[in-house]
Amino acid sequence: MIDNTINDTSRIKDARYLSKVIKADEAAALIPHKSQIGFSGFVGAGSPLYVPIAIANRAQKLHAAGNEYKISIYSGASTDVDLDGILAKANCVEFRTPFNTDPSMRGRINSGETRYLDVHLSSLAWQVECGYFGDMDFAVIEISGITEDGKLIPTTSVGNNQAWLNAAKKVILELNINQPKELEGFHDIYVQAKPPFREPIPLKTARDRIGTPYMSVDFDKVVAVVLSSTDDRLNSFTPLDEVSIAIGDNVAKFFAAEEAAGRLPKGKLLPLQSGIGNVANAVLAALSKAGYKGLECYSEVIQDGMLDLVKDGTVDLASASALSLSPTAVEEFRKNVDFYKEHIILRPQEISNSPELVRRLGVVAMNGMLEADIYGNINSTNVMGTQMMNGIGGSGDFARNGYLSLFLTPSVAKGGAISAIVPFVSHIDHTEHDTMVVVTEYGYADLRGCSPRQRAQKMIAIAHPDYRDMLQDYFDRACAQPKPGHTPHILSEALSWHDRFNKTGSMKK
Ligand code: 0RQ
Repeated sequence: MIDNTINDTSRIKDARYLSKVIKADEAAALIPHKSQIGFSGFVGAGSPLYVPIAIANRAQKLHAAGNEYKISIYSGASTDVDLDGILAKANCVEFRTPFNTDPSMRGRINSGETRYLDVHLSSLAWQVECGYFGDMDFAVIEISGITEDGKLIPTTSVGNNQAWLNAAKKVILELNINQPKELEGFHDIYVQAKPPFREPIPLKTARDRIGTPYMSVDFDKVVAVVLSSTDDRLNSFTPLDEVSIAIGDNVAKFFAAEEAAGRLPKGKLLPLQSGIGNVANAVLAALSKAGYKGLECYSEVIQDGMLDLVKDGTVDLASASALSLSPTAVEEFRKNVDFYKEHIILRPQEISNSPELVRRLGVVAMNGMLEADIYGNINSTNVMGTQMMNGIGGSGDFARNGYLSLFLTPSVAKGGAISAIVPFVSHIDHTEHDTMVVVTEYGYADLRGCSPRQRAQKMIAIAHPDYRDMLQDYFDRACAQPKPGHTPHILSEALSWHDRFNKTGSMKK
């Protein structure tokens, strides 16, 4: 809901900007049909929420009058129901990238009405900057204040904000007076030059600050400042269940074995990346239970689980691109914001997800997935090979380059009708070459150093018991063919489990 009565301009310390303050619907009216827009927002945090509502209202009016009105949306990652959701419902999104979790937008993507580009989160900013998608017409960026010298204070995410401010021809700032003033100082904005002038990123540890706490913008490009007062409205996590607790415990067991083998520093591990969702949350809880203290995280998003770990000292430093918190965690964060400022750094996603840094820092990558096959290929994005779930997000940035790369999943989905371990994945996001360890509630399959046939046996051992015999039978028959080859498959059957699910509602025979 847009509140047009907000008139508190006290956070605009640079008086030049006062003349640019207008209402959300006036700002939306500046955005023509076919505009390409870079919005702030990363895993629901730091999205502008007034201007998108005003754009959706305008689109509906124009559509009702028989006019065309469509825009293209570039973001950091997923946004909010009042950005992706409301614009999808207004059917005014021609193109969307790079990550979405909103059900209405997902519907438009899967019906083919909205073109979706699923791209690594570390890659989008430089691809836009290098002109791969044409001009960016507008940047619509949430901020929490403007300093005396015209610098912008970011809110709960950094994402691609600075890149959009640089690339866009015109800029709309949405100043959210409800975001805590104390957010000033959390961020570390560092911008890379384009090739051939790009230099090594001067970050040596997860805790280094290499940029400035503020974003910058060319004042002449700013066409509007819209005052808003909104919350990041993120869902609370479901309480940990038996399955996710078992997955978390298996990850902790794997780490203990790696420490014992001298492959991870004892008690300290290496910088951790943790993906999104309930399973990732459970893994973090398991690390706290295992007694770790003073860990570092080099990740892309800080969710409730990581905030808990910062609070109890399990994590001493968490570097990411967004603070994506449930309402309860937001309350805790606001109460102790000065404490968290000492332990949290928010960076542009080109830096938080930089493949070069992930490799150099030795990040331990832990990501969720939809399904894996017996050889270790991973599908993170397309349900039954066709229906887009969310997108690859940052999982590829971390999985390919991590010192260790773990994929985590419950062994079954949809009440047991779907096995997460299948003969052949129906879509590949991460290939067998990048997958090191797969974890379910039944254990972990350490695939490092294994040939495809060895991998298959390890993967079958962590599948749900209801599916183990079926997988073993498939693998045995594949190996018994006249020319089984290096990676044995029965091609006519490889995707039969998915086909059966589509026809009968279950992968079981
Ligand atoms: O749907 O709730 O409707 O039943 O997928 O599954 O088990 O709760 O797992 O929350 O970890 O999400 C891959 C989507 C997993 C996520 C994915 C259904 C299942 C449920 C969620 P319901 P779970 P999670 C950092 C890294 C890509 C981006 C990424 C993801 C829902 O981890 O988006 O890693 N990853 N980014 O029922 C059909 C299967 C299924 C299935 C699960 N095999 N077939 N449906 N589900 N397995 C963050 C960013 O990049 C921003």
